[in-house]
Amino acid sequence: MERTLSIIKPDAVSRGVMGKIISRFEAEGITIIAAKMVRLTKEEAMAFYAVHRDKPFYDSLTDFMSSGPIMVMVLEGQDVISRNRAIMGATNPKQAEAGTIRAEFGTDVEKNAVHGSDSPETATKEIAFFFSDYELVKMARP
Ligand code: IDP
Ligand code: MG
Repeated sequence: MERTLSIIKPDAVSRGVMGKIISRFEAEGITIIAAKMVRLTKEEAMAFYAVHRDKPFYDSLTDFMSSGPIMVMVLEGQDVISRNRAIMGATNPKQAEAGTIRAEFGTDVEKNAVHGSDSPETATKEIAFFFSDYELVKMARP
């Protein structure tokens, strides 16, 4: 079992397609073990995307990510990190495969509707950025 951090970005929240995006995860049999609405400050967005601090798009990206509410979720399932990346599609919605979330709901290479962790190490770090352990639902109960 793997876990990954998923974010529905401000563009998708404001367009009212959260439910449609969540439906994709449910249709794939992926389990949502935590979810909440968050409004990042510019500083928090900069910390979350610190790995991109030297990229030309860092300032614009962190402006965008702090421009409105986001929905953060922890997804759980077999190979969920790579499965989520596949369901999301390529970073640039124009290059994303038809049927992917970004192809359907993304606007441009920055406003691309969703975020997904890209490795187990990143997933652990990104989940801890938003959630403490007690917020992650334990699906199996005695
Ligand atoms: P990913 O989200 O597919 O993993 P990354 O390369 O990690 O893509 O970039 C993080 C985010 O930064 C992207 O999802 C997108 O919002 C933004 N981004 C990436 N490349 C560009 C670009 O060339 N111009 C503007 N924004 C970009
Ligand atoms: Mg990335």
